[in-house]
Amino acid sequence: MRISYLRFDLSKVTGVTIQKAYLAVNLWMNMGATGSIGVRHVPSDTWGEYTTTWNNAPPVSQTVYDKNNTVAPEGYYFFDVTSPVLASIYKKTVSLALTPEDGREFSVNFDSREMTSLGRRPYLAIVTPNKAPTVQITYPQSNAVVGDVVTIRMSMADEDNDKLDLDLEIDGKLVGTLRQTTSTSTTYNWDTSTVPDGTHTIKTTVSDGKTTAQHQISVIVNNQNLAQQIESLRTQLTRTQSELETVRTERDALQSQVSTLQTQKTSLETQVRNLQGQVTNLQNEKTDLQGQVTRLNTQITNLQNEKTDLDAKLTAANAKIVQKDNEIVALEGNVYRLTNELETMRQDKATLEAKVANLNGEINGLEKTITEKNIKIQNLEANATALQEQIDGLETEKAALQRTVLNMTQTIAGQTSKIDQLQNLNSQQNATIQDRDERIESQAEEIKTLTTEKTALEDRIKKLQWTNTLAIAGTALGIVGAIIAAAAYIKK
Ligand SMILES: [Ca+2]
Repeated sequence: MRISYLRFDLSKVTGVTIQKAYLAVNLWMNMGATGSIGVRHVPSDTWGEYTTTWNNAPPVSQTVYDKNNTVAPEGYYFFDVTSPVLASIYKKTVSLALTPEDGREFSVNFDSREMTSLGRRPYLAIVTPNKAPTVQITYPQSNAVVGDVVTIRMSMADEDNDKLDLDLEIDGKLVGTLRQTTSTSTTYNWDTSTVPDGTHTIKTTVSDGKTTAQHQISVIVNNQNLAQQIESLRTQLTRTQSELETVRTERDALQSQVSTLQTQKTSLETQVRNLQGQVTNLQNEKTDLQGQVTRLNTQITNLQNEKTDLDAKLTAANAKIVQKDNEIVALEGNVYRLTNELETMRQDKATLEAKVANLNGEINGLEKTITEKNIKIQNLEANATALQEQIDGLETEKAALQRTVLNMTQTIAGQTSKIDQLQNLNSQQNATIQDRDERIESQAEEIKTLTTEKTALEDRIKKLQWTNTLAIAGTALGIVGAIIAAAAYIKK
């Protein structure tokens, strides 16, 4: 035994009254089997399209809502599933099951939603109640007076878009029909001269095949006084045309006046525009002139400021000129003074040169004196050396005599007179030695004095030579300074 599960989305089934619901499935292969197939409700909607097996299949309702006996023909089979659909509409989903219902094994095949051809897939047909069509005679209006040929206009509609059949009757007699139309309006030309004057009825009826609707009106046909009415209307028309002509003439006159006034208005507007243009130009000129005045004022202020600056600079320059004049006078004074100084220095230099010549003469004299003194010193030193040699000889003799005296004193005790003589001699010789010592001392003092004098003279010579050099150098420096000062003045 096999069970087929089907599930349908009901979310778009809203705002309608469900009159009936049918499950439609397409039988595409039947190998000659016969058997009863029923449809049951599946309360669960959570079963998987590809995962449901015999073991996890959701339970189905006990109730069999509809049955079909499958025989031979292939094609759609319909099952009434109104009850399960109404019971499930709140869930926006319904699940159904196709089940074998006569206890026998048999095999048939239905197309699933994977079938490529739309016309073979299963579907759920929702049947809603029919909505009645509507119809209305829109012209003429009820109780209107009509004549000649009247065009009767009708409009019709059906909310379900059903095709409509329409009948038109005049005084109960069918005069026009329209079959299976989808138009929403139609007309009929009624020649009222074919009927007597008076009240007549017009009635139109539409049907969508299930429900009918109709609209009926009465109209009054009046064709008898038509000729008279036309004549009267013609008279009125002539009168009206005459009035119209008068009115046209008046209108033309007024239009002419209006035209003249408009021309004047245009002319005045042009004048006004020109004047406004002139005013604008004058205002612009005024603005320009004000701008120029402002700029000129600014320039005047700037020039005054510049003048003030220049006056200040002029004053400063004059002060500088005075200062420079003073400096020039001072420099001229300096030049004069330096020139004088230079002259004085030249004279000083000549004087110093004369002095130097004199000093050179003096130095030459002193050098000569020094040479003479040196010769004298050499002589005195030679004398001193000779005297020293004599002293040394006498000292040697004295020592020899003293040794002899000692020898004689030891050997000859009695020769006192000889000793006395010898003592006298000794005393005399001592006096001579003392005299000579004093002379040597005196000569040494003299040498010392001469040496001191010589040193003093040499110092003086050096000093004189140095003074002479300084004087020459000082004079040269003075001249150079004066020349530099003069050059600096010339540069200025
Ligand atoms: Ca309808």
